[in-house]
Amino acid sequence: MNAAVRSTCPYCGVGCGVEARQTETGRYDITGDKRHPANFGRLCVKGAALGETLGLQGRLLYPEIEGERVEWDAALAHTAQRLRTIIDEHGPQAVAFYASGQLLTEDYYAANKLMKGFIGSANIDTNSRLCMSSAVVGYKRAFGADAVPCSYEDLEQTDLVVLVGSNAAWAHPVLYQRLVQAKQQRPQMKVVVIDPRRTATCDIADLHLALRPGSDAGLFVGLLNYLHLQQPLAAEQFDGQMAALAIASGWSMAKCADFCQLEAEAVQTFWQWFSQADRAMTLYTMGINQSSSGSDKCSAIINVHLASGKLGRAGCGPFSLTGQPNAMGGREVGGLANQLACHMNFEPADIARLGRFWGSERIAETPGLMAVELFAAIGRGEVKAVWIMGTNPVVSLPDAARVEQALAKCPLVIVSDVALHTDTGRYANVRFPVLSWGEKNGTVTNSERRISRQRSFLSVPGEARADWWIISQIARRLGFGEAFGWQHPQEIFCEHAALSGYENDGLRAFDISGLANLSREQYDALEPVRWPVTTKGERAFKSWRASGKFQLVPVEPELPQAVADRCYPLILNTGRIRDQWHTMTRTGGVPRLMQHINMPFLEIHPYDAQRYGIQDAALVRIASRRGGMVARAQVSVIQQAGSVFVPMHWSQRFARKGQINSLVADVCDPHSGQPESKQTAVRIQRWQPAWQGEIFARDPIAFAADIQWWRQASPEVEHFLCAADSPSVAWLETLAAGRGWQLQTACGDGQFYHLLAWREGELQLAFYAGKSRPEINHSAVLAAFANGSLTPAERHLLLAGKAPGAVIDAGKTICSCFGVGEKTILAAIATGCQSVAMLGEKLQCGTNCGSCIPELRALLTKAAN
Ligand SMILES: Nc1nc2c(c(=O)[nH]1)N[C@H]1C(S)=C(S)[C@@H](COP(=O)(O)OP(=O)(O)OC[C@H]3O[C@@H](n4cnc5c(=O)[nH]c(N)nc54)[C@H](O)[C@@H]3O)O[C@H]1N2
Ligand SMILES: Nc1nc2c(c(=O)[nH]1)N[C@H]1C(S)=C(S)[C@@H](COP(=O)(O)OP(=O)(O)OC[C@H]3O[C@@H](n4cnc5c(=O)[nH]c(N)nc54)[C@H](O)[C@@H]3O)O[C@H]1N2
Ligand code: SF4
Ligand SMILES: [Mo]
Repeated sequence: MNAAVRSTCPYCGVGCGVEARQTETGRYDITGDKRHPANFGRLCVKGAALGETLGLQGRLLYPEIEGERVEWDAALAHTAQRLRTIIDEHGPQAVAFYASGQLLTEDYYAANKLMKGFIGSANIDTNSRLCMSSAVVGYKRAFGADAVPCSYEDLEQTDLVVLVGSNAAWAHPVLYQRLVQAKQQRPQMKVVVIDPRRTATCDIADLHLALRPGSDAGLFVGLLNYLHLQQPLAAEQFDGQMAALAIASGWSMAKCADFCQLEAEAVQTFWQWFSQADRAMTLYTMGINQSSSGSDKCSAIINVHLASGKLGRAGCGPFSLTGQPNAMGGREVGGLANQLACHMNFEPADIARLGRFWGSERIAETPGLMAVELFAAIGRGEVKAVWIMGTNPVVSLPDAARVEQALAKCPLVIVSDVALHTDTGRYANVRFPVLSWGEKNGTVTNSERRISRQRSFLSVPGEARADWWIISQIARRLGFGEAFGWQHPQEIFCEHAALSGYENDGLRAFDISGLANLSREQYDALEPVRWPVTTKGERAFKSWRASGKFQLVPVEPELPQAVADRCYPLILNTGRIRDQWHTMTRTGGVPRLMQHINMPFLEIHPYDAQRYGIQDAALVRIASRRGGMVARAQVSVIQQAGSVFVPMHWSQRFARKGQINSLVADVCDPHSGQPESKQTAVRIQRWQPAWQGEIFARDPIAFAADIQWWRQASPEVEHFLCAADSPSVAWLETLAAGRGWQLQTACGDGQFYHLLAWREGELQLAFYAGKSRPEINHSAVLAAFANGSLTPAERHLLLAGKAPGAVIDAGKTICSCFGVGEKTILAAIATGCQSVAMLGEKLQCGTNCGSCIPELRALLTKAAN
């Protein structure tokens, strides 16, 4: 084994430290870094599978103009010249950047500096708009700064943890495991989960409030009133106090229970626990932020912490968990269109200060377009060039069809990405290949404001380059060379750190000026560190408002803009699954990450399932006023009646009609611009296709237009689940004839149809279809693609979809860390394993990252009943 390189996981905002070690075979083992204070060695399954994402298959490796490979020089010159022409003809407002919380701080700083400092427009926004922007508004309104007042350690010192709109068990797994441990050590610590669904996170909940979707503000505004009645606030303790309390006084327990559709006793329990706990933390994420009134919901949460003094002490505070690995870094560099760098705002003093520091007279003076508005402006032709970096907006923005129309019309679309096949990349006029995780080098900041290094340990593949390098090359060609002369990310980091302290004197919360003079060696050796890092030492938490006080924000609870009606009677909720990351460009190709869930599902309550005639595992068409998709029903009491849940991840690359955002409307919060991604009115209808099946092909194939397909992650072959209305398989026979393959088919009475295609004894394609889903042995089929020659008897078995010998199909993977399937687990339960611990002992499942434990428990319960 070679020496380990320490780095940081590129997925969620927990920001776990990892170690990468090359094995004798040349592959990399990724393990948790025991010294990293975010995870102390733990990793979740996504982090643990990082070694499986390092291959170059599916990577974008060369610059392209209009789909043709070109030299870097040509790509850069062409892009800069097109941007220059558009700016000269239409002004700086006609160009825009759309960036990402997955960029490194150095990349992000460079992009923001170029747009806001030199091009002179603030049209740079980021996917954090869809994610954190409501949380930012909440903090800024209350504290006068976007300062997160909590750390992970607080979880070990608190009396009550409230998780609102967070499925941390799946979305922040290592942090969730830390909470599980804290509760084991101090069982008196209470956990409350507030989520319309009974998620895996509820596994450790003392109380689960399955409230009406979108009604959270009622619960917290009522709590403010309750706290004030228990212990009245001193007069004028906070700015805005009178107005906030006046509204809250109208929110009695009965009114809240009615508004949130909860039992009054449950509301009372929650309020009592909160009021009586000496120390409490509220952890909130997308169930709160992604709302047409998300900013107010964040304020309602912060209000109760202020009013009860549960802030600025150990074990206390409103803790917005960041989603992406560098969402926080983006907030530091001012990546959102309504911020300037280093926590500065669009105020004359800040604009002048930035001008002095950057040596520019062109600093943007007014906020730019926020993501949803930005794409609308592209659609109207007002923005004529957009540079998309590190995000896949065709999949992740609401009203996907509109986003596609906008990009199709946009004269200049530039895409910087690591992946060859992305839905957004299809609209690019210019594509820049970028260094991926393991190759790139810089810093990220996690949820608790901890800055950690991502270090490179792989060589540069093809002609990929760092994001910051591409940005500075364009800047030079636009004539801003002096300000973009960096040779190494350390120089950018030091400049950013210096700016954070520039004329700061305690005015701005974000200050890392203590790191401004790091040498390259010191930067390389930088240990994880929480900001602020000043030369004067860490400051206590305080208000950055002009008055010196915190603010209570008056909040009038509102329900979602999406309303169920007779035509669209159900509310669609969207979110994450345990083993996939966003639009799947990196996790979708890893077999072990797709074995847990392999296609979009529709989680639906048994009452609704019966009402719409939908059985478990049936295919369902889902439609909103914007668009439609297909998913497989998962009938479950996890869901409440009246709403359904579908994962956000599937794109056009991974499914035909599997994209959730073709249904979601582009309704946004007026303060933060964050879309209401969690609520959409939909209708559903059972879909009974003529056949369902699976197809494996050695090379890419084109499906007939009426075939619904879902891409699988199988090594070396193209593998799809599929279904169709038309019983005809003529398309397949035409395809085979066109390629000169020999066919071997089997069909039974219209009940099933199997086909194998061979060329010179080598398997080219295998197709299995039936009226219901065929049960086939995947390992056997994959083995047949890998092994050249099969005996006639083996071919015969293969045609039946069976394995030679007894290869056992383990069923859907539950424990991805050790690849333990549902059937194996059920068999172990049947032979006497009665607890999660016993299953772990026998099969190892649940003993690594622990994120499958809620599912193991559910299987145990199911088997016991
Ligand atoms: N496995 C995995 N982990 C991830 C990611 C990933 O793609 N995959 N992405 C990362 C990113 S960028 C983010 S932002 C985070 C997101 O992390 P989370 O916010 O925890 O994840 P989501 O699944 O989007 O939504 C959380 C929960 O909000 C609930 N919810 C919906 N509507 C409401 C409501 O009205 N009120 C309340 N109280 N709850 C509601 C949903 O039922 C869901 O269980 O995850 C990060 N971690
Ligand atoms: N309906 C619905 N929609 C949602 C959400 C939801 O809950 N429901 N959640 C929203 C949230 S919270 C988020 S954060 C977004 C996420 O949505 P996106 O940001 O669109 O999702 P990703 O798949 O992470 O896109 C990242 C892209 O950057 C590429 N990439 C990876 N590393 C690098 C790099 O180093 N440099 C560059 N240049 N490119 C890189 C990847 O290949 C990928 O194409 O989705 C949002 N959309
Ligand atoms: S919890 Fe988040 S940061 Fe940690 S290993 Fe998992 S995905 Fe990576
Ligand atoms: Mo996010």
